[in-house]
Amino acid sequence: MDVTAPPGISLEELQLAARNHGMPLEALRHDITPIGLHYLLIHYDIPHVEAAAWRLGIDGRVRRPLDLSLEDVRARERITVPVTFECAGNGRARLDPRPVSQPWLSEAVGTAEWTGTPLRPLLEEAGLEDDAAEIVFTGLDHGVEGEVEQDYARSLSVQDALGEGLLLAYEINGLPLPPQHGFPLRLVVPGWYGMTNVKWLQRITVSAEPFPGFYMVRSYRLRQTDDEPGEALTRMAPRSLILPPGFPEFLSRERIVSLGPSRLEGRAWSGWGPITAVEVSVDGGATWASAQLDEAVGTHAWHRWSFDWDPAVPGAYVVCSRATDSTGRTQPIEPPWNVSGYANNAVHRVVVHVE
Ligand SMILES: Nc1nc2c(c(=O)[nH]1)N[C@H]1C(S)=C(S)[C@@H](COP(=O)(O)O)O[C@H]1N2
Ligand SMILES: [Mo]
Repeated sequence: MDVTAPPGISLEELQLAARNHGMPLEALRHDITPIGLHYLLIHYDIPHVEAAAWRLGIDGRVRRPLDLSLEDVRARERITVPVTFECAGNGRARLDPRPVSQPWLSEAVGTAEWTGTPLRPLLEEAGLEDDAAEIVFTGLDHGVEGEVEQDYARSLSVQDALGEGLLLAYEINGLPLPPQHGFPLRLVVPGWYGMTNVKWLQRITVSAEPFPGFYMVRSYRLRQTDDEPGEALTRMAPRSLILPPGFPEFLSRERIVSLGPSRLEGRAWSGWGPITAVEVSVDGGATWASAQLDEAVGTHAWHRWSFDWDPAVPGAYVVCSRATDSTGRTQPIEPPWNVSGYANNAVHRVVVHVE
């Protein structure tokens, strides 16, 4: 794992990229991403689940272990929350040297309306023991990564798991979860990078010890070398993307726009707090001007931004956008490198030919 490769995508990387598609950036137009346009990231195979046979176990350091059917889950309190998801590896393929894994460019993002039941009341009903420290969420998907055979599993501290907005979701955009998004039930943790939202949930285990699973201790950590422990990834760094203006050239995806007034627009989000500013550059990041920022689509979902542009002369322009959130976090011009290629939130650049 975590090997880096010279330029040129290998067939193995292409194999991953063909399974795990991004959101076509023209879908930035939608407040809520239509289901088939939302990005996908699936480490192993999509499990085949019979709804009638499926159960969710809640066990470990609890007073009253629970064993729930899908009907039991659906009969509980129901909420719908728009949430922006982004894969922690978004931007990985733009790093140099390039870490070998799913080679995302910029499009591992989407915003869906998730419907399900809040997590906290379920944990309260199970009754956490006094020594409860972590909650482990385990999926039904099974495979090998980093030479470790495992079920996909991630944990949260009790404090994070009891936070506001977390839910066990059985619907996306008003429809039952399709197989690829975690049928019949997935965890949704607003504001955190995508790996936290465990799909095909089979078990919630309360533990007195920190969970030593692969996706906690080996993966999803910011490291400069392979042998340092590094820092665990949690919330999404601020990021903005540009809705590609005009029309594309097939292969390069460079854009062609007519001379005259036009409007640039896009989306911006952060897992740390609301976006407070978006700036636009049309000269590759040399100079910046403020964009107009709309209200967020929801407390945990992206904002739309727009910028009126009236280029004086035809030519090639490099359009960039940069978001800043309420904590002062912003986007760097150059991507921050790390071993596994996570959290690359460098400014988005689009080449636009004004003709
Ligand atoms: N069980 C399970 N859950 C998972 C994954 C997985 O491979 N298995 N991938 C994670 C990662 S890395 C991301 S980015 C999100 C992607 O969610 P989506 O495919 O519904 O967009 O799911 C997360 N949940
Ligand atoms: Mo991811």
